[in-house]
Amino acid sequence: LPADPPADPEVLVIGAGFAGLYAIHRLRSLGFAVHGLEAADGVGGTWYWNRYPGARCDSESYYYCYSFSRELEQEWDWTERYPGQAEILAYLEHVADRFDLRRDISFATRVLGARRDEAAGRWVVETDRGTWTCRWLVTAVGCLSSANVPDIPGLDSFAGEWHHTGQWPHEGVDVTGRRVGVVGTGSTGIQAIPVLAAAAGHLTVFQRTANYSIPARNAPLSAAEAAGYKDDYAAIRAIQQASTNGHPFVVSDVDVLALPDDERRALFERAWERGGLRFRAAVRDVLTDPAVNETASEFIRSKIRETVDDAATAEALSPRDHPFATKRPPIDTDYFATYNQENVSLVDVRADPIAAITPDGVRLASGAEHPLDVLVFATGFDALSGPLLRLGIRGTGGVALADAWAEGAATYLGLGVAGFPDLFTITGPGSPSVLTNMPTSIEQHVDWIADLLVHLRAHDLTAEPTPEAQARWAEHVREAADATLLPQAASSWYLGANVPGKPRVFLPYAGGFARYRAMCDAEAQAGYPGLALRARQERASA
Ligand code: NA7
Repeated sequence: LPADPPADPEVLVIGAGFAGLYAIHRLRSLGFAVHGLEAADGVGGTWYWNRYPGARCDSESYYYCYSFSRELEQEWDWTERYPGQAEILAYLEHVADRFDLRRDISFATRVLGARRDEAAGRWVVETDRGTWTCRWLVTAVGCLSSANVPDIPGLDSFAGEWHHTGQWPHEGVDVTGRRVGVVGTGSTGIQAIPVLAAAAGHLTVFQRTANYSIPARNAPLSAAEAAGYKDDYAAIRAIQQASTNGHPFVVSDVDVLALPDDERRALFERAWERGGLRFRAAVRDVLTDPAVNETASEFIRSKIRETVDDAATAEALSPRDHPFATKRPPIDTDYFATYNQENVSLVDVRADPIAAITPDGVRLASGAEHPLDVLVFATGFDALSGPLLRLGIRGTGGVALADAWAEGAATYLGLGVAGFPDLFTITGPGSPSVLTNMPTSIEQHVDWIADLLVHLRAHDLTAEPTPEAQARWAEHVREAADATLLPQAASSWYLGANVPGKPRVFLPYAGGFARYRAMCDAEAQAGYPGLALRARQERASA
């Protein structure tokens, strides 16, 4: 049952994943009366919902975790190089207990709307379990939490069972011996496909865009490795803070174009052996220099050809329409080799799109039928803006966030929106968020917001981005993306291109975590020039 919420907390935090849990902890420790609202019946956010087979983090466990508590870092033992969903969920449950956070969270409580009460200078938050007001509203709703289920005619008529990976049944889905279809070959599909293929009678993969994927090289974490990381945390955290992506890897300074072919190949082979996101760190300029990128892209295609027995299948699996890492690069365990199994087939739905779902399965435009018992949508999310828009937020003058963002999401620093006073968005659109190791960005965001709230409390102020600062930031976000190859992936969710009708705006900030952090720090040190700070009384009577 939900905790009894205080009648009028100072701060309401929406969401109890990595971001919400830390926000509650941090704000409470600064003396704020804070309360969390969580739609699920437990903590975990992304890791509560994404229970699909093979769900695992692409960041390595020793740094996909909080850094705010030295004791927590030392006492928690990760068991594998990459943490699986269940282990991350157990970690977040441990954090909730260790810092006694549950007493300040109402679970099974879904936010239905939030409107600004200008006279009172407060937010009125409506949920399916009652209405609260608060002075500050902090969203911790994640970037990849609003499921994107394609609107395919006939889905309702399907006689089998279908699931989106981000809303996977807690009891699991038994696919043993059954005919399973997977739509989508992003990070999620690429994790799920080998695991489903191991049990399914037949697995059909419906691929629209072939993807580059790097072997994860997951393995149990040895006691020596785990102890080494624990000893090294100060250095590890320092590298993360100074990095572009929040990962503790130092990017190679070797110019791969200057190397003879055999040495370049050897460099890529070593990086391939290290696996995971470390592959990218082995190649300087991969996201800025098309020639460098092509050497990496072609190396990965050569690995696909080496791995996949059937030449036509290998070619269909080889990405040609976008450079490596311009869409979020997946990492995998035996993904390409899975296509060598007799019970696995690949269907190119760019050449022959899905036309309809029938009671029996999937029908393509050509009329080809694929009978299925289970259909899995690994079709991703309405990323970054989606989770915020579905909260139904209305700011000053009753303006809906959906209207304010009709031309695309716009924020200042990713953490506030002009016209929405005292609303703060952890890892919002325009923040580095999904281009970084999320806990690193989350801690930075929460700390920055917490410092701001201390300032607002001390001086009895309200805060919202100025339209000018927001417009400058939007321009900077665009420039940062344009300085890279990232906008070249036309179908990427970074651009909103995966959701029909969504405005095309490059959503995350691509200028790098360290640079972003420095800009946030400068904003605070200068007394928040990008924010309109108003006396509360003035505002309330204005
Ligand atoms: P992604 O990366 O958005 O991948 C979704 C996949 O589903 C991708 O291959 C899409 O093809 C495909 N898709 C989406 N809609 C359709 C339709 N209508 N028909 C066919 N195929 C479709 O989501 P993930 O869940 O894999 O990963 C999200 C992030 O979570 C990941 O990047 C990590 O940061 C963690 P497309 O490429 O759009 O042609």
